[in-house]
Amino acid sequence: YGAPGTSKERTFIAVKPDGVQRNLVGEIISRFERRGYKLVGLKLLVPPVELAKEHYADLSSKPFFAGLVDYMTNGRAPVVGMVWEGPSVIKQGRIMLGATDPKNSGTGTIRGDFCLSIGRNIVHGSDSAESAEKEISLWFGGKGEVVNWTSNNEEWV
Ligand code: RTP
Repeated sequence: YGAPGTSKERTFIAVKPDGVQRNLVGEIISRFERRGYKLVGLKLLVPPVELAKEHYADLSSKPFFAGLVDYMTNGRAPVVGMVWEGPSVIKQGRIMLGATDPKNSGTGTIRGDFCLSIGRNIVHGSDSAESAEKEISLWFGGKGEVVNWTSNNEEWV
């Protein structure tokens, strides 16, 4: 399970606090469901500061890092963390999200349809097989938090 390049490939997708605040959780889940991807992990939480810092460790030297961690963790709204499974879900998930800066996100993508500013870009998606593996274990490390199940869709999508 989770192996890139297989039908069991997995990625970590999160609705950030602004996406939750704007009532876009259902819309975002729906887009992945309709595409044919399978939901195998789902949780609502205000992430601990340490989790957000680890998640964004690559950006720790950036000037916006402190603000980014605060936005993710201050509890004005929670984060919805998800694990989605299916063929090419890491790459396709990023395409469905759209460019990081919504000014460059195409219409039809989640960011291109629902937001305007890079600091409020409503969703996160793993950008590589390595980050998917790291982020899934960081956000869904507990036993049984990611569920293996067979979808009847798999025969038809
Ligand atoms: P994400 O991890 O959230 O999917 O975003 P990404 O890979 O597309 O982009 P990355 O460069 O890793 O940036 C992560 C998040 O940091 C925030 N950001 N703010 N100039 C800014 O204020 C700025 N630049 C980046 C965004 O929330 C971005 O998604």
